[in-house]
Amino acid sequence: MSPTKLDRRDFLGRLVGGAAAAGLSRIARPLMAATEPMAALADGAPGGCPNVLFIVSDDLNDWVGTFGGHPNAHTHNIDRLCRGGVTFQRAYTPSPLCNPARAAIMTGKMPSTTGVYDNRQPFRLSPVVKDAATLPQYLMQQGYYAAAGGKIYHMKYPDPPSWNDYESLSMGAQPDEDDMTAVGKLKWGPIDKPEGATADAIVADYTIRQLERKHDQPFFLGCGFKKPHLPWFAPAKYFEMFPPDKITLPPIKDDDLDDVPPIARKWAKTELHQAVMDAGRRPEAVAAYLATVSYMDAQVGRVLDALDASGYADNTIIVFWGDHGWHLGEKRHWAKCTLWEEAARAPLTIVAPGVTSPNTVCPRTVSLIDLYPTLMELCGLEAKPGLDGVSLVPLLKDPQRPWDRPAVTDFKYGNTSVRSERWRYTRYADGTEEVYDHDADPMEWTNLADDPACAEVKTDLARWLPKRYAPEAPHRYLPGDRRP
Ligand SMILES: [Ca+2]
Ligand SMILES: [Ca+2]
Repeated sequence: MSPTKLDRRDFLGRLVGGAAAAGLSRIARPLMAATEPMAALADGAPGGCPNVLFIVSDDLNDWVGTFGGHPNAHTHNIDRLCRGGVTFQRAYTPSPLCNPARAAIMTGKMPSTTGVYDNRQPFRLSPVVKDAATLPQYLMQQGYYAAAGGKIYHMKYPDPPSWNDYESLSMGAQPDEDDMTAVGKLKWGPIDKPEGATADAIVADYTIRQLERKHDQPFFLGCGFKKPHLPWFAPAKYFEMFPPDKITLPPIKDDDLDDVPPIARKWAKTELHQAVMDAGRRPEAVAAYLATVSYMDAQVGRVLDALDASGYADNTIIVFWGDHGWHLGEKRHWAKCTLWEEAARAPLTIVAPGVTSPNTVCPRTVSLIDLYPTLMELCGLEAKPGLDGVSLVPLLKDPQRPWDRPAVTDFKYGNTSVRSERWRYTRYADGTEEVYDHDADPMEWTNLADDPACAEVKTDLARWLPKRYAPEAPHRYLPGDRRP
């Protein structure tokens, strides 16, 4: 069978149909009321404050069964997690790159607020957040125990003040170079080492050990997986699940970049795309990404099993998210770092016992910047002033309720995209624009920025652009870093 093409709308159609039917019975016991004073927490209040299991995947796009981005995705563990709560069908990253995304999510402040736009900017060097309490740090101040393994922040800036205990990401077993296929910076292949010796299995081990412990305080437990970040390697059994000749390839429009502004065209890695196509290796590369996602999914499953066995499940909020999306050829691009849907969309599911109903889907536009205020409310803390996001608790309780907030994504100084349920509006630093109508054009093939019929949409969504962009936070180059 030759690879088949499928429209993104077909992918998403599966999602809406699949998740609707579930029973609506609530699970577990109610969380502490939002107004209850936190002083009760350290004293071990009856019922206890909820724990938080915060699971992150690196460079994971929507190629996850429940998120419907790819019909061949095989992720039964993440799907199982999603069945427990609310899956956000339109969640977006604050920034389509590791460090700015994670700095924003963990401090609750957008790149345009902090000036942290790139990977070489430790957020503690930003004058805006140098003394900020990060999400786990703030919970620690309120009596929580905060621990994490793996990649929660950008790898080079793990931020010790955020944790009572932290285990940095082990390199884990590495593949033999001879087993790897390479096209430019893309590298993939099976690894001939025990799965237990690989990095994400080690991260899961740490998380499991934490779940097996007796905790006297409520805990915030970060579990930061490194895959499917490049290079795409995993034990051979995961590659065997995805024979390249049976893989569906997302559609690509060859002249897609003809109608996008020069800044966007410059960001697209078209030479890499051409190299992949010339080598005839796109099916293999897509299969390798899917294999790596399934490997990461298996580690999620081990953590979920440990939570189920721990006795903490009834009082533990689970948040599952990916830091941003990834293009695999769409818009002739192979990477993150664009303001298009493939890079801006991020997986997000929240399971909050007593608050969320199982197997529900929320179609509203939300941002990962909303996680900080959302968890504050779920953990019974008062709203923290000065955060850029808003609590999603109203949507967790009623995922279909009206919501007038679009999702905003910044990338590099002066560039921002605003996504409503129907539209994407992007303005680049030089004033050039893109507008896409997702009802008619889910692959964002036709830029409508010059269409007079879209003037009103542009005006409406432009209200959500940053009023000003914070100056670039200081850069710090470590040995091995590439300078611009
Ligand atoms: Ca990333
Ligand atoms: Ca186009």
